[in-house]
Amino acid sequence: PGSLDEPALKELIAAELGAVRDRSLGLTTGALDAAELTAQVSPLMSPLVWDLAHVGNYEELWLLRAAAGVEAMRPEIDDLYDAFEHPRAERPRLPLLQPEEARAYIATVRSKVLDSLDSVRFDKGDPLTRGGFVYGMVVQHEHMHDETMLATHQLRKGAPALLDPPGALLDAHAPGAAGEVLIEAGPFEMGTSDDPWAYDNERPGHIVDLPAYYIDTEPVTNADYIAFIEAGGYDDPRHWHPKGWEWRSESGKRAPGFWSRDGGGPWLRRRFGRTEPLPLDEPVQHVCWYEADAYARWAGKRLPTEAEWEKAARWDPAAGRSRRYPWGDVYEEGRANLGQRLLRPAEAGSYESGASAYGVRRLVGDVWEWTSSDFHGYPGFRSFPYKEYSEVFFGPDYKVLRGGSWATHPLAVRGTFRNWDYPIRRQIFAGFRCARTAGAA
Ligand code: AVJ
Ligand code: FE
Repeated sequence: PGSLDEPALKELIAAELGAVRDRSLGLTTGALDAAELTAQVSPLMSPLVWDLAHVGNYEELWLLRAAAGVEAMRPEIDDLYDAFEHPRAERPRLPLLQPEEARAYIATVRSKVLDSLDSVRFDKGDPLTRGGFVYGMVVQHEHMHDETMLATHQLRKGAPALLDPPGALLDAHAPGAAGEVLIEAGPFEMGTSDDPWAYDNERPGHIVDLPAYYIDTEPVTNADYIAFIEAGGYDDPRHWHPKGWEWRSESGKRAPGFWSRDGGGPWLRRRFGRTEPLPLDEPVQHVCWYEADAYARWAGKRLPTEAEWEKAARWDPAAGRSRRYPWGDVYEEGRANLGQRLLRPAEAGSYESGASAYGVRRLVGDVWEWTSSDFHGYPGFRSFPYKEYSEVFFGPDYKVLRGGSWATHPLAVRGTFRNWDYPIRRQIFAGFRCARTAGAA
């Protein structure tokens, strides 16, 4: 979006608002009746109809009231869709808009947004609209909720719901590339000060000097993870963070989410309501931070810090600058498994063309990657435009995830993008890769 003039940017925004809405509607119609849309499949998730009206309410707050100065349409429903007023567990008991009402409400918001788009100036001093920032924020927000809704679909019991995948884009497959690369000691630029759609927590760009380390060229696969299970990894407290051992003991978990097997037979997994053989060479997903941490220790490694992840993904040592994506500054289809096209991670060795300058693959797409880092603001952080996006989550409770998953839209992830969740969470499409300090065995 950075290189477009204002009319072209507005055209792009209108098109992207339309595209993301098609997906949101696709995830909330089809095989699902009103009972399904208002049901809660897990206390971790909202009813689908909450997400649907919430994206419209967020759009009303930011694009109609804040950006265009339009009067509130339904001020009385703001409270229902305020994520801070009502935790997910209590949302099904709220007097939510029913599916038809919710669809009508968000459609009305949208038509008013499109009517007002022409008259909102992007070139004023207002940082909210400068470069179309707040429109990018709203487009990304709806994409994030589409990924959340897909996680709700994954947790649903019963017959598979139609998800209508638009089809996979797989590039050249070069298996057998797993290993690790050395990232030499030295500084790199972390974060960004000039990416027009970057969130506050990605800012400002700043120099971080790292000691040398090794990082895996591929995420840890299901086969790798089975080796950890078979070696008794879940039964040896030496591999586990003390709180991880507590989680493992209280939860009774001994395998990633959605895995099962009959007796000693081959591993199976449930994916969107169907049970299928577990593909051994896909990245492992639905593991919590504690499981990722335990695996890494068992393997004689550790999780990368957030800075190590980002240097491996973005730094171009020859050019002496950081890229927006591992492969360059411009998004290109086919270089990463993003956008809910495949509805699963891809096989090891895929997306060779998406490798970073250091030859590290699949940093963007496939699975969110747990890092060892707690979620904090960068030096010079300033909350913008509201502290509930990220600032209120800073602290030791949340771990940072990077890179997006196969369920993340390309507009909602880049090399600087930061996600976060509690270290016990497994419902997100998350896996990990390992690193180790160079010089340490
Ligand atoms: C950035 C994915 C952690 O979904 O909880 C959604 C994003 N913020 N609505 C979330 C978000 C407001 C957030 N994550
Ligand atoms: Fe939200």
